[in-house]
Amino acid sequence: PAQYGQVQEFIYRSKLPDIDIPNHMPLADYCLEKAAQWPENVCLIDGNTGRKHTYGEIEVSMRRVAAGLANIGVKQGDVIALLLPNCAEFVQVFLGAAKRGAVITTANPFYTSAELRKQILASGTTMVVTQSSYVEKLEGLIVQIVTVDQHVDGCLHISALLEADEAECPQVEIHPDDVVCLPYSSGTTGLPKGVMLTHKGLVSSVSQQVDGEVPNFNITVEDTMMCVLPMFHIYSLNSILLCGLRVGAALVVMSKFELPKLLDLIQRYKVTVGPFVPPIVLAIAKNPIVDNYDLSSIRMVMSGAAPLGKELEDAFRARLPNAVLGQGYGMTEAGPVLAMCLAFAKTPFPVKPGSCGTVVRNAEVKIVDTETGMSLPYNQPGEICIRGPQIMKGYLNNPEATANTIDKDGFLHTGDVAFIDEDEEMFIVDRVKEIIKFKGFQVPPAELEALLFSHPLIQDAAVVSRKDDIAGEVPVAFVVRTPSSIISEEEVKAYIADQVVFYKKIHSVYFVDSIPKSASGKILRKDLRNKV
Ligand code: 4UV
Repeated sequence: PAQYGQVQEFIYRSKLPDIDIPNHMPLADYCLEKAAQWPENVCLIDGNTGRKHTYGEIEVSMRRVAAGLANIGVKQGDVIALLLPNCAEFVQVFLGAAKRGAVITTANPFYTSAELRKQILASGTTMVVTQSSYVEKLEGLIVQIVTVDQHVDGCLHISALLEADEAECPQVEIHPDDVVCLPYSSGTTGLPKGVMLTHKGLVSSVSQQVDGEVPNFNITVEDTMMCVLPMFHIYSLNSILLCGLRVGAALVVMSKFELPKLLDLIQRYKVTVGPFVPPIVLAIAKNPIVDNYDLSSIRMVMSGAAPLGKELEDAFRARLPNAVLGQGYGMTEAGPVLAMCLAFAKTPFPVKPGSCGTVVRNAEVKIVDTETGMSLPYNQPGEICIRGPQIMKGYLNNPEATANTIDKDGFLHTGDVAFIDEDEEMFIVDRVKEIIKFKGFQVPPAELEALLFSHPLIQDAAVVSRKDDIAGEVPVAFVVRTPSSIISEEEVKAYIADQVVFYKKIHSVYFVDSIPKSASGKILRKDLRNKV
């Protein structure tokens, strides 16, 4: 670590040299920059139908969608919501919208009407691209709806975009600091907020992973990647879709996770790279049906979005000894990748189990003592903070939350606690933020608490995580009933379940007399977590 100034600062860097990042380029141009070298190569394979799209076709559809969007009045800076499971249209509209200079916000298509409504209104979305079956969830919202499957009265059909004339693709002057993607994340505290990711930020993040002479994430035009993680989440969007496009890999696109189907597709298409989350790693490590498939094509498996236990790592390695298993560590606000396993590099380094990787190139990490704010040397745990061209521009319309997350020196505070060892490997040991992760999905306690408060028979409430063997963590609630109220655990659970997507459901309710709070009124979540 370098030292400067009067106070000793410990700054951690990648073991790989920095590279030149072409982050003056618009994101879509950057991702498809080399596509002209391999127009006949397969870009997408639909796991359900087997339908293939080549790089040449994807490049043309990008320009058609950009032209179609301009034709129907979508302007530069307009916000388009993608409400889709993984499918070719997600990719086509994402690239076309980015090319148009529009902003793409992504959401889970399983969201309830109420959840969608909040994001659509807060983000200023004017157009939603979705499946016909989800249209009714958008009732009452003043947005243009585009369906990707059947025609629906009052909606446009995707053909209006995909059949536009690519020669009319608009010339747009895109500034590197323009926002291109607006995923929602609750960050270290509170409700979900729009995370402004710019062209420069996403290009930088992809470049930090796959560009240069010694890429950290060594995927190439020879690879076939499994794209089962949802593209509406930043992990899949960035490290599978955008990285895959940049290097010219083929992506096998699955609209939902089913183990037999996943295994069948790996075998059939000789998938070489599997970016997964811990529950999928668990399924592959433990499920006996895995023995019925030939998975020998897989050379690299990445786990991310939630902690991966050491035992599970060992079990997985025993099952797929030819694959390099390692972790990526990301956070939506960080652009998202902070650290990646150096065994994935073109010149691989030996790595230790349990590590979530080494900080990416062209970035600086500090480990900060949560009490004193001092940066810490090797092997001492503290809050992970990162600075680099890839981090978010800020939260949309929320300068206060932005200032609480990115400090005056430009370091983004993650709310994750880790130490870094002498080999520059990072080990996450704790989380000092509220967020709960169910199979890698964000569950913001503040959102569930607000719903609980809205119940007339509930006086006070707090939501914390409970460890779970399969999901990693599940949300549980502590509830103070109003005097004389006899609301039951089942009633509380049902009240929430009706209003939220499946992974935010409350798994247990503990009735208590009061919620422990600090002098300033903050819920003492650690005390509650210790109780469960
Ligand atoms: O904001 P978010 O939902 O973002 C993510 C993004 C993850 C990744 C992982 C690998 C990639 O290559 C990539 O592009 C994106 O999960 O949630 C952020 C929080 O999730 C926890 C941690 O608490 C983050 O602040 N988390 C993410 N990765 C890990 C993790 C990990 N490897 N180990 C432990 N916790």
